[in-house]
Amino acid sequence: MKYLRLSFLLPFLFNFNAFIMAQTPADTGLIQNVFARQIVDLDGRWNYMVDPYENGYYDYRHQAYDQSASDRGGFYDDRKPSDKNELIEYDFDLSPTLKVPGDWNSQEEKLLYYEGTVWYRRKFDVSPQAGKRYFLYFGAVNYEAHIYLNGKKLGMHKGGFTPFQFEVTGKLAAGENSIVVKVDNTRHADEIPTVNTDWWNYGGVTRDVLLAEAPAVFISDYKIQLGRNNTIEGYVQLNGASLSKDVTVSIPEAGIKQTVHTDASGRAAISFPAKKLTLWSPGQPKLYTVTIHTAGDDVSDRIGFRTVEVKGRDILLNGKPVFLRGVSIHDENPLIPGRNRGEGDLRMLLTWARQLNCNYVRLAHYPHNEKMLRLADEMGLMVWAEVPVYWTISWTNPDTYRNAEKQLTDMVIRDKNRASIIIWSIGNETPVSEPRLSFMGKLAAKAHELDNSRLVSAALEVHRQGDVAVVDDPLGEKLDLVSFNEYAGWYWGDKPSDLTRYRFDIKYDRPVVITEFGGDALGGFHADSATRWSEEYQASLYRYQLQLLQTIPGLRGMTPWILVDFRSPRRQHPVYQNFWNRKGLISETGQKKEAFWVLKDFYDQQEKKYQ
Ligand code: GCB
Repeated sequence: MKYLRLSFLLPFLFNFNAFIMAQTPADTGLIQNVFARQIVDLDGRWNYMVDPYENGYYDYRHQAYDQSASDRGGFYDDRKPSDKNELIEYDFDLSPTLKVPGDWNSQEEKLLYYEGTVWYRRKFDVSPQAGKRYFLYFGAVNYEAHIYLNGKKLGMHKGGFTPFQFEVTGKLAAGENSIVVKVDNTRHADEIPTVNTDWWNYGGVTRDVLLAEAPAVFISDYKIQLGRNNTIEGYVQLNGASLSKDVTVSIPEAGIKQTVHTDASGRAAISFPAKKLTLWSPGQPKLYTVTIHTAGDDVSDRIGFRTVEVKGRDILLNGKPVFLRGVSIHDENPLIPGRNRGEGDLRMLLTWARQLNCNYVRLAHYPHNEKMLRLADEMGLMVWAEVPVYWTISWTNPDTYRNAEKQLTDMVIRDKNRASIIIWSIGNETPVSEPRLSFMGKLAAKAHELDNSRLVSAALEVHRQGDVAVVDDPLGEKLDLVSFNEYAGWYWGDKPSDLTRYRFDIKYDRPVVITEFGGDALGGFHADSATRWSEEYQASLYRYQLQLLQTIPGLRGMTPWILVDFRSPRRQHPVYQNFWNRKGLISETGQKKEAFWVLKDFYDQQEKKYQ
């Protein structure tokens, strides 16, 4: 990460930015690998105001304040009284602060259950340089964000887990600037996700905020991945004016250097021999430094090269069958407890997964932090990445579909260079119906279109006919794997020791990767294995589930639910839950439950089988 020098840069001498703006497209798309740019890190403490009635947005007739009118009232103006008589009923400077990145629920007790609007304000100094372009980048804000710079609205964004940016070239003041963000995490039926989820609706500016600097013409996007015929494939995309240029892609350690020429839109396809690369795998998570150069701009990234494909009932990683020894993970640190705030939190979760002998994780149920994927690359964990198309979405609303497709697209755009990601998931436990099939079918096609070098799947459900668990969801036709959640021994079926009387009837002859099974146990509560909520019950459920699942001939992996206990408003038992979903293999204090060791034993055996 490179930092802009704030104080030494020359202030504007003339309005060069207006000149640049006139020649550049308004929509720049997301900057690939934004952390590699010159940045001003805007993380830290932001002043905030809780605004349940949206008083800072609407007047007393509930009309949105008019930004151009003289009697301005919007909090985005970030005003102070100009004399002792002036009435202004807010003051950011005197308001308390929240840490960014971070949700508000975990930082302030009175906000634990709050869903609504909170205003954030951050002041920063910068000296914009002539000839440079500036982008205000948000890693994620949950859910609806309205962004203002120096009182002027830059735009809004919906979706709590994907990044967005605004070009602010020509809009930054030399010296002090004020960013105000109105964040609203109210749940709505037509949004993605919808009103009903089994996770905490953490609100706020939950991921990094930064101001990135780029030259007038810069490398805004690239995909550099290993294709199927030992070729390095993808594209580079330039952004700015006069876009037809030479671009050189080098992987010095592998002796690779290739130059391509971009077309008038700034794009060039990449396809050249990979030569002899050490391929990325969980056993050897080799990453290469890849540099991309064009006149006036350079960017470098750490990229792993590997292939993934399905052959019959096998998943092949670099041509060899693998068994996905996984676990599901939420983007939450139980020790805070709240959304993960930094690399330490993320590393803790993946280290726990490693201790379980995982080679794979399911990052449920929405895109996780970009840094999580970079860590998975580095630590050698394959990844299932998902969008929050969860349960009962508004299947017939075209805006809802557009929103889902946008979130999927932004996730793929952001993470397409991560070797760790082998599967894009388009959703979880969506109930079978015609409108849903049409919605999900389009989303599956979109995922394949966006990225044909990975597998596409979704967590489906089983339905039961007597002792048979049937998987015949017609969406399965459009997916590369058979994946389903199956809660025998917890939500249905008898006690764990009776589970082996069930069998599966799976319509699709593809690799089967179970996306969920499990049951709740309160860490430290011990009883016999027939007593619900006890560690013994959960451990026994795992033992019998593992026996049951091994009867599936195409079983090639699993991500039991879930690595760690997590907060959920749906879990209200006053003794055993207290707003925690207790299906974690690790308790909310970080203590490993008995089932952790049952699963680890199984994974140790699988590792030997698949060597
Ligand atoms: C599921 C959901 C997951 C829940 C879990 C549970 O099927 O996919 O989000 O948390 O079950 O604990 O019931």
